[in-house]
Amino acid sequence: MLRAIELWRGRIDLVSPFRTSFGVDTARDLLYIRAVGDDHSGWGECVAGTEPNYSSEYLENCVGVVTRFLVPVLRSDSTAESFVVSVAPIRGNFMSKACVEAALLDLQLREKNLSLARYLGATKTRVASGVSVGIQNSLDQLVKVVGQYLEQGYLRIKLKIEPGSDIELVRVVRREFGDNLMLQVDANAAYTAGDASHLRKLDQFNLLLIEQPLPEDDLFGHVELARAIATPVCLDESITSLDTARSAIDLQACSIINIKPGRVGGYLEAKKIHDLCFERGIPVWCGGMLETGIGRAANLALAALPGFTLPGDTSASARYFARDVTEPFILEDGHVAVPDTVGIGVEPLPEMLEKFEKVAEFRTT
Ligand code: NPQ
Ligand code: MG
Repeated sequence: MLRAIELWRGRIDLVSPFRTSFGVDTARDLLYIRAVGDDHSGWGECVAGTEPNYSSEYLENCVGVVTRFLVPVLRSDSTAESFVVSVAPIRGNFMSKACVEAALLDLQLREKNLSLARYLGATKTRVASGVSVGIQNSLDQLVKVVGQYLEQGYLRIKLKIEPGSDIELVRVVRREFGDNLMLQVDANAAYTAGDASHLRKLDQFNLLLIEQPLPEDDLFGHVELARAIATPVCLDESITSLDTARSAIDLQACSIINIKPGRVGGYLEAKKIHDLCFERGIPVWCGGMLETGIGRAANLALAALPGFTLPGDTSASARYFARDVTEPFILEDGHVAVPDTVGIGVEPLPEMLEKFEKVAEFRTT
């Protein structure tokens, strides 16, 4: 039974600034949802950033959406499944819905003594992990940083790119680390339809994929671009639901999909997208949103499903944080272990929770 919902806020420094085509972050603002039952509680992490630059959602707004529109649908007999049905009429706000759903899932799975990985249908006990490398100040710095991640064992490198900082980065990293390195790029929607002939210059580097080259709502632009270049197009920001995934696949706007539970409204929708892609032979991989251990744990359970055939941005905690909010996730032999205990398998460490603030509490009826 669900007795209460709590909202927790915090902030945690990143080990180094993370620069993408949409901005620089030096810290992660946090919103956690805690679903409180009689004997257990569950945690969900909101993936929204401080500003609406990755997508239109942002953290402070999620606090308002959760409080005004999502908490009011909850009853003491609510489940993650019933919650998803109840909030279907509410448009968008995927990241707000996802963190509430995640907390409910964690609670109900703990009550049933079942792990999220088992519940979702995981077939792996560890997940092959890549790392997302932010835009650096120089090519020398880029080579140094990539070298460090490869030394740590990461199995795949993703370079963040933007106009003016793209072909040369890939050329240098390929030259330095060789043709066998699994290498891909992510533009975070920074290009336009007219950039096709420029992006075609990436074809010579045998990349695994180019992620989200064009704006989120430009599915047809991606169709045209995918026809014009040899590098496989992967969508991230554009895929906000099972329906957009199906449309993108049918239109051939992409041949690979990055699944992020936060971006699609939760783990249940993410599993549906996985199942569709599995059936259609579309490879998927699990993205990352600089999650602390709470979100990271749940993502690992999802990434353990059989259709996740490409290494994800499921990096170790140390990639982002000197001290994670949970026991840290570590990289072993290029892989991160999938939690196999109840629920998401982790909880915030008491000493970390002390630094955070419970900003609201609502009781259910
Ligand atoms: C991506 N993540 O795949 C995102 C982008 C991203 C690991 O590259 C705060 C909140 C900062 C969300 C920085 C990775 C963020 C963020 C980058 C998302 O496109
Ligand atoms: Mg991306």
